[in-house]
Amino acid sequence: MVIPSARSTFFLLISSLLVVSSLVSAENYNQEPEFTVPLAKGLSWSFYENSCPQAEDIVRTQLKKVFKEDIGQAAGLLRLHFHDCFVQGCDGSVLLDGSTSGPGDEQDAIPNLTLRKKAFEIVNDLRQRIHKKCGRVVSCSDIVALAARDSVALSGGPDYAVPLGRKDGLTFATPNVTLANLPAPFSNASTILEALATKGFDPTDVVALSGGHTIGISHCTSFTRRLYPTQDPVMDKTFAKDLKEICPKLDSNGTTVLDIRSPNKFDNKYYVDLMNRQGLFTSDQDLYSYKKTKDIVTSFAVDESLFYEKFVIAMTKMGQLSVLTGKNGEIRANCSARNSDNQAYLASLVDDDVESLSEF
Ligand code: HEM
Ligand SMILES: *[C@@H]1O[C@H](CO)[C@@H](O)[C@H](O)[C@H]1NC(C)=O
Ligand SMILES: *[C@@H]1O[C@H](CO)[C@@H](O)[C@H](O)[C@H]1NC(C)=O
Ligand SMILES: *[C@@H]1O[C@H](CO)[C@@H](O)[C@H](O)[C@H]1NC(C)=O
Ligand SMILES: *[C@@H]1O[C@H](CO)[C@@H](O)[C@H](O)[C@H]1NC(C)=O
Ligand SMILES: CC(=O)N[C@H]1CO[C@H](CO)[C@@H](O)[C@@H]1O
Repeated sequence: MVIPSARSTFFLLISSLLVVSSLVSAENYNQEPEFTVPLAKGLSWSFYENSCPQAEDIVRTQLKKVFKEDIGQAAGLLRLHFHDCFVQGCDGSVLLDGSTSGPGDEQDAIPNLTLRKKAFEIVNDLRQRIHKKCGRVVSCSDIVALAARDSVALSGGPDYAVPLGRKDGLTFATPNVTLANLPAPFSNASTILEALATKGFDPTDVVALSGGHTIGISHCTSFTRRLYPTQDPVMDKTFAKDLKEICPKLDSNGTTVLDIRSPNKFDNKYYVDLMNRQGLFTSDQDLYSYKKTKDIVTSFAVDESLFYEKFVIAMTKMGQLSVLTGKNGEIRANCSARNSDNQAYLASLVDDDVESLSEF
């Protein structure tokens, strides 16, 4: 894990030694990593170096404050990035508000029911802070990617560079498209592997990405069919008994943690849970039953740094799924609305026109 203050000092040293140009005031988290995941066309490790060098600092500083109040928000933000990327690519379309005139939106599709409202607010707040400093140059989809990275890092997980330069999408994903792209928690491992292979993920990626469940919570309805009417024989008996107390019925509305050993820490205990038959979803637990993934689970359970290494690779892949770059897409002035649906934005354009006209 990187201690930002130590890093700042390091960068101050380096910049004063090299005396590259003028002031290097912002921290730069985005050192090109040693591993090689091919970069999608239009993304780069230093995309905002000139246009908004403070962007990463603003996100990290603000999220430190947010997580100090409620570390649970880290899980909400990590999941938001996953849902954004899996449904029509990392284009911020998951953020679009249903009140806009689109044909439907990703938030309204059933698997999104449990995305935390607060995660959307945090992203919009970050967007406002960044745009205040730099102007409208940083996309909402990049902010979500950075927020997910910081959620992992500030929960004790690996810190890693994020390729930047995504643009925000103009189209909504229909509920059907959303449902088709987000795997269900009651899927078995072979179904999950097959679904994720179509997006370019290998079994190691799948097991590593599922490790995102080392933080956060779930509603009863996501796993109660493992308890009722008959108990999943794979599930540890004591674990099942405890879950039945939290969720006495198939449709109970309680919640429980995803990783019983260390619910708020981004560590490898999720894999230890699986080896003890204490995985919450079928999609988790079956990774330890299925022959193609069992050994990968064990390898992560015994070697946390191996998990971190593979997680970062898989996240870097995920963060580049069908990205819009260059002239495609836009940079939203409000993460919840396309610019063409954003009355405040349109009004500001009119003001600008009036001003530029009055200059002549
Ligand atoms: C592999 C297929 C996956 C399935 C089937 C799945 C399913 C789920 C479900 C059902 C929930 C609980 C929703 C609820 O009832 O509240 C959940 C929560 C969560 N998922 Fe996944 N997920 C998957 C992959 C991922 C990935 C790739 C990540 C990130 C790397 C991720 C991160 C999270 C987090 C952090 C939470 C907790 C959210 C919170 O506390 O608000 N999941 N997931
Ligand atoms: C969505 O899926 C449902 C059932 O799976 C189907 O009846 C409906 O026609 C689909 N809608 C669209 C717009 O594809
Ligand atoms: C996994 O689930 C699918 C769909 O329900 C089913 O067809 C398949 O037989 C299952 N595979 C295993 C190995 O259980
Ligand atoms: C749902 O939760 C609320 C408390 O938040 C409780 O009062 C209510 O009885 C619960 N409903 C069901 C169906 O469990
Ligand atoms: C952003 O857009 C949403 C959806 O249209 C709207 O409800 C909200 O008020 C907007 N926020 C701002 C600050 O304009
Ligand atoms: C927060 C949110 O957008 N919830 C929606 C999730 O999906 C259901 C079913 O489509 C809607 O009724 C919710 O409003």
